[in-house]
Amino acid sequence: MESRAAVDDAALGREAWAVLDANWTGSATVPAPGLYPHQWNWDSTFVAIGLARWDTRRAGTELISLLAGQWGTGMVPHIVFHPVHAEGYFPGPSVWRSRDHPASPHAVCTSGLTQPPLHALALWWIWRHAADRDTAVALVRRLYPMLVAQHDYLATSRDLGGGGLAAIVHPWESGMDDSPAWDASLEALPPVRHAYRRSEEPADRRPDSRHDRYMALALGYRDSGYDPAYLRDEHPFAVEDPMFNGIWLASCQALTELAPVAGADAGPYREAVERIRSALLERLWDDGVFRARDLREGRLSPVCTIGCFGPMLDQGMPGERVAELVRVLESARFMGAAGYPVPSCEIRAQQFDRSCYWRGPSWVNANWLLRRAAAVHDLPALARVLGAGTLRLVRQAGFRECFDPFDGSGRGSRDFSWSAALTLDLLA
Ligand code: 9WN
Repeated sequence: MESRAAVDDAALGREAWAVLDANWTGSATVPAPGLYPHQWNWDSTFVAIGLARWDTRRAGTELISLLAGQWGTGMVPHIVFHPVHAEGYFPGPSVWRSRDHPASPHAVCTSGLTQPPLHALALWWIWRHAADRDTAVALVRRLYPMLVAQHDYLATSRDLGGGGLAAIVHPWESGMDDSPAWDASLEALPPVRHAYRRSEEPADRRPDSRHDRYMALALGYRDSGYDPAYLRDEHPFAVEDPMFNGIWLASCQALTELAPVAGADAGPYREAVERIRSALLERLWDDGVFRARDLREGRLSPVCTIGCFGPMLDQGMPGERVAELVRVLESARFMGAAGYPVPSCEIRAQQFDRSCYWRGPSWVNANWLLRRAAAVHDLPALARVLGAGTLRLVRQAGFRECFDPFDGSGRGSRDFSWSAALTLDLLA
């Protein structure tokens, strides 16, 4: 495998800062040079989390610049385009045409989709760990209303199943694009007529029609005028993802603690926490894990992926459910048979592919989320294994986008921002 001379903590920290500085545009951090030249939604929340203990102001700026892309509907877009390199990524602004929509912001171009709502948890993390308390409190007061709008949007326009969960309407919204959790839903789509291609496909992305289907979904939604009624009644992809909803629940818990700081009532978020937890247990729990529910086909995903553990982020998840999840996580299906934490897909699954993005490799952000889940459930040994294993990955292979779960070699982009930022948090 690719390996570097042993790097001590101080040197690793300096390398992480160098990556973050190189990827900094002046107001935001792009995920990686080259392939991702814009601001991505959940990437920025992870960057803010990583910066939280070290630079309150810059962590805040990261969230502020992302929320500058928020639509009047409350939706926080999955990409906020950099004005200079606007078409340096496909699909760019000319595909999304955000400016044609009356609710989009005027100052920036954005995509029309969202990503996991980690923002309130990231704001809570900044507030909880800030060295600069005054800046953190001012930030909470400034951003709180925007997060209320975001959560209202999810609870109204995205409860497509009517059961209290938010549905994703595109695999890109999960942040785990090519996860096998969406395979059956994508295969069930009507035949695709558009034949868009990325200008530069990374060599290890699968050469099949998945990207055409991604484009057809995005264009169908765009052509409806980003209409919530179209999403509810016609859009062919609607999935209740356990990771997206587990993150949403954790963000609602964060809002209950941030509400008093912002002078707001925490009551609605206490209720939201209960509602989402019940819905997760009733709608997605099956055979020892949480599974993605395809609302159009009316079935749960047969494949067990890293997303199945998302609801462990809930501090109030019943203990016996947490114990069952941990059993699966530590078994040979995931951590037990891998050299490094945590494969993004169950190893024994037919779809498992150790070299292909969300179909097998280990990701720093997923490890960080599971480590957080272990911490909230008072599982220090698991938290330690996740933290140490993640640091071993970046120490050996650098701040790569993802890693081979067996030998730890790096995959995808180099100098990847969330891998660097979350390393700073893990080193603290
Ligand atoms: C589409 C930016 C994003 C991450 C996702 C990751 C990948 C984009 C892509 O890169 O998705 O949004 O081009 O495949 O899967 O998690 O936010 O880093």
